Amino acid sequence: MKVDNLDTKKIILRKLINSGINVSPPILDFFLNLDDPIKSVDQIIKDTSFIPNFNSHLTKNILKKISNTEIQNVLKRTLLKAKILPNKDNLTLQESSGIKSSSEFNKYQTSEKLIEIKEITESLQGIKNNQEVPKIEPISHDYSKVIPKFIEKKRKKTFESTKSSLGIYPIAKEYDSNYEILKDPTGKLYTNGEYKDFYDLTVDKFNQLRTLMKKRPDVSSAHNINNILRLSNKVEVSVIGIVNKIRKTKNGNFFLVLEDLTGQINVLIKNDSENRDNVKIAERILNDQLIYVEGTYNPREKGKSGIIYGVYVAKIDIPTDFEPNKAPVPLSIALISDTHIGSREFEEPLLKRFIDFLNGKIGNKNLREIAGKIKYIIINGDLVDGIGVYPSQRDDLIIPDIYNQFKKASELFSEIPEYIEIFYSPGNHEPVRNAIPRPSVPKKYVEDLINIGFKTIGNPSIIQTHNVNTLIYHGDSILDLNVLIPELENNKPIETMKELLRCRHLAPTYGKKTQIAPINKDWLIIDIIPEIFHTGHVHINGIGKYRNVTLVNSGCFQSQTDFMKSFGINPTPGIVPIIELDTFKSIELNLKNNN
Ligand code: D5M
Ligand code: FE
Ligand code: ZN
Repeated sequence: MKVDNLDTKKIILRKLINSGINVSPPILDFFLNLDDPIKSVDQIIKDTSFIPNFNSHLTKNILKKISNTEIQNVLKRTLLKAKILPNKDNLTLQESSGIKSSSEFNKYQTSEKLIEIKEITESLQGIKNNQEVPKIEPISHDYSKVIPKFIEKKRKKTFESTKSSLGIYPIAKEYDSNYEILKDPTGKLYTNGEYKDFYDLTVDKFNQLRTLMKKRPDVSSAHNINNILRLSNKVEVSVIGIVNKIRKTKNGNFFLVLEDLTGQINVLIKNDSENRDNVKIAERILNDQLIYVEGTYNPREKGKSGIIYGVYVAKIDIPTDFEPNKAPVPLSIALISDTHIGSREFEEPLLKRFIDFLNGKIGNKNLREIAGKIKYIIINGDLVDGIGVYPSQRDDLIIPDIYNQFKKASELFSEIPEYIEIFYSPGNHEPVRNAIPRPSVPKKYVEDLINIGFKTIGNPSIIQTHNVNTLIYHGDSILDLNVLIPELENNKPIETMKELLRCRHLAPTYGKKTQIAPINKDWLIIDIIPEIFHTGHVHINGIGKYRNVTLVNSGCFQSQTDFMKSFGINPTPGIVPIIELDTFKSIELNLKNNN
């Protein structure tokens, strides 16, 4: 390995890792033959975000699609002919499916190049020579996945080593954790900041939602809008479209403009007392949502545009027979959010009481048994209050430094028993971008938390624990829906969550307070129906069910700020929902009670 190339290789590798792109050693060498390798890598990162089906492996075939003459010339010339054998092209350190098993790695261990790349990766991860060399973990933007296994969790050994004072032994300690991160946008958020990104996002949203809609048993087929517009007779039609406009007419009917990839069409849904179901759905239709309409098409006549008189309207919804997967083990998950550490209003005594509860120090035998079953905790955003999140927030902060806020968080959470897995996903107060989807909080802020075993993930994400999927979404759009749909209100976040499930989208309308990032893929679609749907943000707790999906809004650990007062939000701090993964029985632990 040429020493003078090492730094360039490191920079290139780091750039690719940060963009979630995997690279094989010959391709890495290929860059060194370019005039300005680093600039070329930047261009490739940018260009690959526009290549359909790019699955994060940078192969020769992908390079062929990059529109840069130098890259194409070098590709044609020497190097790859000699070095990139056809099948080796796909050899990478990370398989897209996740961790490369050690046996898979052994297959390639003789490759000098791989060892070289491994050395660079290790030096990027700060691994010292004299330490035990860990198994190669996948290279990922998600820091929780690259952290070497041998970094010991420095959490206190409490409840787990001693029985609680009532002699309860935590059953969760007996079971190995079993989790998989099924969905996490971290490292996969490609944007060019151009108008086209919004277009791509809308097309992807439409295609994904239409596929889901077609799974409804009553939606067998739908006509393309341009085909309907060509009709010259009255005909029964059905259409799947995104709502471009909706308004109530003076007679109380609903007039809509629906759009698909072929055109736009007018639709009228009558406010018909005989069809209350239609009216109920129509009253909650917002712009940008995807719906299905059946009705009679009346073609254009006497200068009037053609229109569908709808007789049936549906949102995608959750199938009525949805059966949740249950865990085969008697373990539970506790869901929290919005601790707002650093805020003057952070209710530290309540959080400490929760941690005492987890350590089996609170309540009667029953409560301590409930505590002992908790194997997983999810923190769904606003762990810290952050800085500069809203005007004059500085006055509300008792810890005005973001790093000190995280330090305080790690001090508090280090008291949680070591056998409990903690997943941490960012909200709108974390130091990541405000637009959703959000990547996980950058490593520089969360090193201490990772050292105590936190797994950092993006928002939204899906975590599977023992077959049970939990959809984790901070809840930014809940307030938008509560403003737009008269029946919904902040005090009942569960009702709003049901509406998100019906739309199968986490932010089903644009243009309100929720910022949505323009990227090529819509991460906000609820394609996998979760067993548990967890939100926060509203600061008002709630728990409920919708068609066998368990719904939780995890409230907060912060009392009312002047900012919230100005919006009429009355928070409910210190109520923690806990769900049994094997039965979906839930309890709300009220830490304000003297139990
Ligand atoms: O949100 C704290 C609470 O304040 C939560 O109930 C949402 C509400 N909130 C936050 N921002 C706004 C705006 N702009 N309008 C209305 N209500 C709002 P947090 O995310 O913790 O700051
Ligand atoms: Fe919050
Ligand atoms: Zn929030």
